[in-house]
Amino acid sequence: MGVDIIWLSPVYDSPNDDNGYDIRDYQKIMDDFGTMEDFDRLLEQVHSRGMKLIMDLVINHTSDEHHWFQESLNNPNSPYRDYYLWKKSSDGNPPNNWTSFFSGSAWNYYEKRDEWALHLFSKKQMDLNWENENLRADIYKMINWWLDKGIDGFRLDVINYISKQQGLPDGNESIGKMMGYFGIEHYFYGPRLHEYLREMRQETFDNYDVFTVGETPGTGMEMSRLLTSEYRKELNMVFSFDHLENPGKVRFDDYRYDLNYLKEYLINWTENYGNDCWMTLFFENHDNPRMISKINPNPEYRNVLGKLLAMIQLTSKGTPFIYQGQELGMVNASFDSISQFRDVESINLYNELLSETNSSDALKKVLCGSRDHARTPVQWTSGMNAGFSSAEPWIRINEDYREYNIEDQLKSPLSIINFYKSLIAIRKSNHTLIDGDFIPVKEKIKNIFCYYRILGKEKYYVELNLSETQKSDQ
Ligand code: ISL
Repeated sequence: MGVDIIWLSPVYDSPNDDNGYDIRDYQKIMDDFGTMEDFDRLLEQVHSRGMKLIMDLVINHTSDEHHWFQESLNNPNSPYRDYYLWKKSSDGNPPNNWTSFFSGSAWNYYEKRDEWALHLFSKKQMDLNWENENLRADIYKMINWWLDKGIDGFRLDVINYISKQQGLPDGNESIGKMMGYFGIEHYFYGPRLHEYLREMRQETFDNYDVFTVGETPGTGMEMSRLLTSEYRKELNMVFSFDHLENPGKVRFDDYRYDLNYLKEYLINWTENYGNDCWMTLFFENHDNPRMISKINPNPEYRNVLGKLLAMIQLTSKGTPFIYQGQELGMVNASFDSISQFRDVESINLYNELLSETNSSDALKKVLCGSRDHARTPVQWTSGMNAGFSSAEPWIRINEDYREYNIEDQLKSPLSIINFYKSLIAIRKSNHTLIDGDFIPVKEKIKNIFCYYRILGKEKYYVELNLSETQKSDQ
């Protein structure tokens, strides 16, 4: 492909309640993926190809099976006693009204301590208490252990959630109803966030030649600027998500995404984010349905949309992150029963919806936004199980693998994968598409997205049609 860096989603030891985002042991590889020797070999082989490897760093929470949590729960004299967010409640109800992103209250009650522990994600993903400096020191030690191995950086999972408002007060009712989550205003940009990020960077990343990209849902441009401005010494880049849905829409809404909004968003960020910040460019990841399906599920537009997205991503200003399958033009999977889903978020949401509606409407809603759409196995060939495995895969393969697979697309000059390859090669062969200014033109014309990339005497002109119909000269 010409890709330089690989980002691995979590491969650490985990009971896999949330696909590895619930870590049991930070310094061990999950059995399903192999051993630490396998990992070391992977790293060496990636480096021997002149490529880099970045890992997922999940430090807002651990699995409830992590020994810190087990000690915190079971041993009153343990040094890990306050490593998590424990709270008493006098009336038998959870200590506050915060809800989990994966349905229901964000609190688990544990008889052993007669206390509640916070989990913003699944019931097995327990939030760490960053106020505790020993916890922070242990986290930095673990990060340095990985950096000493020679990895090239980290993607930091929900890193903007690590600092919670002291006292963990109730979330505002109106905000909660509007967002669908209660309490979020008390932790998505917490009081000590900047301080923690700076401390972490000083204690770890600054001593190595590595880069960081923070996953920061909800931060928007202004806060992202504070997180990534070079002089502030916090993060190198962030993933901000506002462009993945149209304004007023959420992932589980049934609607057609209007690309004119993406155009506005990109123009706004490239013009206003600031010269000492650097953007990430992405349309997909393991938490979102496929972008082509959001824009237009009509198969007639699939290939052209796949290429249009590639063109935007690889000619805009910022660092492109291509999510596996995008290079094939993958679309959403055709799940038709809840038993085919694997994601804890989808399954919990379905069960929650059953208390309000019938099973077919519940399924319909889950299908709109399920993270499983993007988690189906990589389609290598048109052979058995898409060449992914000779065993039955853990989740259904997208049925289109006979037409959409890597082997066949590589053979076809006009395929999406070859389009990506050409664009990446062009981008890498000169600096204009990387460092050049981004100058939008004709920005007022609906359905047309045109811009220049200019560096010195070199100039690229990109002209994109965002509509379903052909455009004549305008
Ligand atoms: O799916 C979401 C909630 O409905 C998103 O907000 C998502 O959970 C959020 O972007 C955080 O994602 C990251 O942390 C989660 C994990 O499940 C995701 O896979 C990960 O990318 C908890 O670790």
